Amino acid sequence: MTIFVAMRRQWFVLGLLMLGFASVARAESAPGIPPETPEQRDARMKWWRDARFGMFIHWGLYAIPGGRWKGQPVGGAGEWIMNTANIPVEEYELLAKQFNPVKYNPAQWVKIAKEAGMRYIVITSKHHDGFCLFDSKVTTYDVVDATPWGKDLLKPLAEECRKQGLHFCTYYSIMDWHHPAQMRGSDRAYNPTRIREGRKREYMDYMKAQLKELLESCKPEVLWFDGEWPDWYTEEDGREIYAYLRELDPKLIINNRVGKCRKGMEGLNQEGRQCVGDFGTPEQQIPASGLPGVDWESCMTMNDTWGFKYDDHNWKSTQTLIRNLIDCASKGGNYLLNVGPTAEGEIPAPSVERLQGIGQWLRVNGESIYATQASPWSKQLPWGRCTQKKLDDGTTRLYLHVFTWPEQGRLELPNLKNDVSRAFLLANGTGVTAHRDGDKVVLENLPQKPLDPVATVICVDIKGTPQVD
Ligand code: H79
Repeated sequence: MTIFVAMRRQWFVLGLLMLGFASVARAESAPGIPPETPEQRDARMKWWRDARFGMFIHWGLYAIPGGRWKGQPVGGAGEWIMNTANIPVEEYELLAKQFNPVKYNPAQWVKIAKEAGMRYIVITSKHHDGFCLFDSKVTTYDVVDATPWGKDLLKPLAEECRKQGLHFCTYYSIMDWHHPAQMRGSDRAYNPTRIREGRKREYMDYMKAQLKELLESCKPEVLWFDGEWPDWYTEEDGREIYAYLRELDPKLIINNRVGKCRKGMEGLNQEGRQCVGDFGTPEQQIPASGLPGVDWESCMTMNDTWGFKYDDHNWKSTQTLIRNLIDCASKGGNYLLNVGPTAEGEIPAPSVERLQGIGQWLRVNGESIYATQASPWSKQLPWGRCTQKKLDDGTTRLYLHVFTWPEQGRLELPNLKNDVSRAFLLANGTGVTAHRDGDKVVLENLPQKPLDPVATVICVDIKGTPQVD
């Protein structure tokens, strides 16, 4: 026995050495995950990188109480009410009998997203409460088996997305306050759950079965994991799920919350670790600067909740939302903006209004957002933001998003070495004069007033790759 243990330890040490070596040889893929060349990865990520703007949808049983329980307002996010109000499982489950979203109109939802300029939709297939919006064969706690509605909610949305040309994606929570293999973290709360003795494998298999069902029934193009923080779930578990999914669908894109590498709400991976997942997930925030070579997506609410809440009227302005989208694009990231439909199936009017406003701006200025790259300037520009795109003839087009319109009709591009071949206002094509002044390029004869007070875009074409100090 002792010899056996000693030998196993030797193998373990050898294994560790080999792992270390492998990670030097091909830093791209973690153990257990199919290798991929940078070109293959670029091809897989292309649609997502180009898309820049998506709709997050948080929908589930929590929309019924909508942030109120037994006549009392409950603080925090609406989708957390089961935890926050510490509602017993048997009591929360009863909500399913009331879930009947008769106003659900997936064609209308997709139209709202499309007209907002969103290129993909990510919807909760199962949130922390464990209730499934799809027809799962491994539980009866789903919309088909447990509600008067009795029909899959995700399949028709997936079909509508494909019909209207949007990419369909699903969210899935690893933490589950309803599954019998998990138990509440304390008397006061479910979060963070603990795993019941010896039942981890059962839950891993449950997740895999459900994820396979989802892939087969809805063909999501992104799997957006969340709720990975309970201690019983490990980076190794994440690699198992990631490898399993990529084997089922080699083109699938999976966020970094499938593993355990993210830095809290900042959402990007911890440095110096081998991390599973294809993109970082800042939540309710935008990174301070761009991160060369890193794919990321900031998810954000329009008010202060993800799931619908009757009493949350703290809406961000359309201006803030548009500038957030620009901010993300200028740092090379995507913006995933949330809506929380009502239990009846309607996207709240304040959300729709804002989405229409964003759509209006994008119809004029979308060229400056979609399929662009991060600003060549690493530090923030005083008047706004910048994105860029390589044109076919080797020209680089800089898109200057001006937030603060200059009163003297003069705008400075600091430390730009390239000469300008052409400059004009994106919205109406009006030419802008550009000349060099030492280290900087100066744009002049700009109109007195911005074309759009939220952000007016100036296109600046330069030869070759931007040289910025
Ligand atoms: O689905 C929405 C929210 O319900 C969910 N994520 C978005 C997309 C969410 N769950 N929790 N939170 C947001 C905030 C939780 C933060 C914490 Fe932690 C979890 C604090 C400690 C554990 C994450 C992990 C931040 C630090 C470690």
